[in-house]
Amino acid sequence: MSEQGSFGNPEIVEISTDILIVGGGMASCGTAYEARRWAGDDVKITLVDKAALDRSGAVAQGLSAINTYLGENSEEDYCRMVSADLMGITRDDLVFDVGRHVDDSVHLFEEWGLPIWKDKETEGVALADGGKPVRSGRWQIMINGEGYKTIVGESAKKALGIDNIYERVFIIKLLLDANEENRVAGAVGVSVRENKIYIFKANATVIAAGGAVNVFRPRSIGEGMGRAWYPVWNAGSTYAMAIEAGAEMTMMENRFVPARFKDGYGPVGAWFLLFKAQATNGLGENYMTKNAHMLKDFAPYDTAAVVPTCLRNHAMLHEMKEGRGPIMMDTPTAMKKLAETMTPREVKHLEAEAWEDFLDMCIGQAGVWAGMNVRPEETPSELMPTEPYLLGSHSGCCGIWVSGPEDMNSPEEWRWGYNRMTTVKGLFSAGDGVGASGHKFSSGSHAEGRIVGKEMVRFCQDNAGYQAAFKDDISEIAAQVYQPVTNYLEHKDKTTAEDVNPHYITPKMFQMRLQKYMDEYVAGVSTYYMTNAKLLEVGLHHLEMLKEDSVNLRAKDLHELLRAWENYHRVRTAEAHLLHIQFREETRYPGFFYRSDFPDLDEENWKCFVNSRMDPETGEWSLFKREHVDMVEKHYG
Ligand code: SFD
Ligand code: AMP
Repeated sequence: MSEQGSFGNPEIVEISTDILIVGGGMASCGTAYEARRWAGDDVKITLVDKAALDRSGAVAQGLSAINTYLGENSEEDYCRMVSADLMGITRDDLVFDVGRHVDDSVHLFEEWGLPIWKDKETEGVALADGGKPVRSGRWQIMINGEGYKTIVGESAKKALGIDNIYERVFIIKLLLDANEENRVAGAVGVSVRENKIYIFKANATVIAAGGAVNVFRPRSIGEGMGRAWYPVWNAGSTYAMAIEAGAEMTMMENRFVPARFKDGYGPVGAWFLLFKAQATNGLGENYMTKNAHMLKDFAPYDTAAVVPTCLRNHAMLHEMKEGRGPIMMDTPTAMKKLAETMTPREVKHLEAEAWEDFLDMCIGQAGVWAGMNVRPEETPSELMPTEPYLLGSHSGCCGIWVSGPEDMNSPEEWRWGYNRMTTVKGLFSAGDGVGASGHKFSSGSHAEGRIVGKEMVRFCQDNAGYQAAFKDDISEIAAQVYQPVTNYLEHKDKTTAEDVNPHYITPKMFQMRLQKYMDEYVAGVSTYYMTNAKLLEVGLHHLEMLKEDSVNLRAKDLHELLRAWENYHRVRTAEAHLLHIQFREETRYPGFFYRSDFPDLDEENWKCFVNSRMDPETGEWSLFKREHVDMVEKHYG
């Protein structure tokens, strides 16, 4: 091998493009598809994914439902539902905008080949032609979605052409412009297959690299480690890179703690909504009705048409803490009830659906059932609230503060430029990246990506003469991203045990330290999601120490280089999460996390966005409130 392109001396590949799409998930596939529709042939669009587009991101294993399809529902009601579930603090402009576009994305999925369940009367009729979906809930529709991501990925591949897609390239850092303050000029990444550093120069960049998983110590241990609910390969890159570029963040205190089938992390939505199953405490009592009085402390949200997700957890956790566990999903009773009006053939089909729900999106749970001799028609299954996840597209709303649509008469503070552009010029986001607007799910993330695609083309047209030039020197950037490799090569022979070395820390050990801190100080599972000012202060000190140690991360191969940077991104995300929790002096999301020193909901002082910015020059954080406004009238109950 030539010296260029060896492990310690990577080849530097420079690529110029007009539009750079970071990530290849639902949002990015939407961006690719839509940008190509609006761009002329002279506009170059490049997509970079750390994995392979066909099976990357949260939809990798497939899904069994599309959780956002408006159909007969209004955009206003969608805003109401999202706001209620997220305890009142969401941006109606962003949510409404997703609502008015999301169905079109779902119609495209069907056109591209995704099988969507229909009711008997309209069997075989496409949604766009009046077909009626089988709804599991008011907003959710059922699909045969094992191949969901492959189908959506194919449309992005077709739109851009395979030569414009870089797979297995992990983006580490956004690069700022040399001449214009607060303007993004591209990004740097490393190949996880070849000894190559990629430097992308771009006019407009979208960062849609999903949410953050494995920031907290997971419930799974030993050989089960690595099993998580959300996609393990989304490591907070979106948040970390936006933060380091100086973008304003919003609601980073928010998190999602999903109640899941224990140990396999199987989703519960289909069981609650489609199969109409009930969950009980260990004594067989319905903890939601039993604890309804507790939820009044969080009025008015307790009377929402659907009890907010965090309040459902709150009622469940109460039973666990009081010693009335385990929490059980009563699958046999639900199936018996459904079978009452079914033929034996239909009952067999129902049993198959129960398994398929997991086989379509969470194969590990089907494995747990098979391994533990669970027959859902005979055996109830245990539920468990999981470790926290950070995300902005499912039932959570942390993320980047973005400019909204211009045609809604929204507060001026919410629209300063292109739709979904961050406070950094030329930098956009979508899906899990955009804060203050959850419940987009797979379909809404795609629709939001499409909004971004169209806007990025407009941005490029308006900035046609732009020549990207980087603030930082390329050789310095290259040295920085390969630092973990240098650490390894320089010091590996100084000990006989490769993993134990005073000069470096392995990504795995680094990750364990992070997870332990977050778990114990920042309201993880071991404290029943409880923290306070003192715990946060100590936790922050530990995080500072860990950040200091990040320059000593080692990479003995390209895989570890990926792991090193993933964990660096996790630490940055964790830092933002902690600082926001510290700033918000109330308990707004009981069941997701509690401040023992501020146990109440405080509408008067905290019905506002908590936003933050880290100065990229100094590393100093500022946290501040932004006013919340309801654009759509909210009523609960
Ligand atoms: O059952 C880098 N989701 C569900 N949505 C639904 O509509 N229905 C469901 O049934 C859903 N359920 C569900 C869901 C997710 C998961 C994991 C399970 C079950 C088990 C949610 C959606 O999937 C989710 O909202 C969207 O996928 C979010 O889209 P987006 O684009 O924001 O994120 P992504 O799809 O994960 O893609 C991220 C991409 O970024 C890449 N990437 N690339 C380069 N450099 C880096 N540094 C990168 N870091 C990450 C990834 O490879 C990926 O391509 S249920 O629970 O309700
Ligand atoms: P999940 O499987 O928990 O990710 O949920 C899938 C969808 O069902 C989401 O839209 C949830 O908001 C919704 N959902 C899950 N559980 C319930 C429940 N108990 N009541 C109402 N909606 C639910």
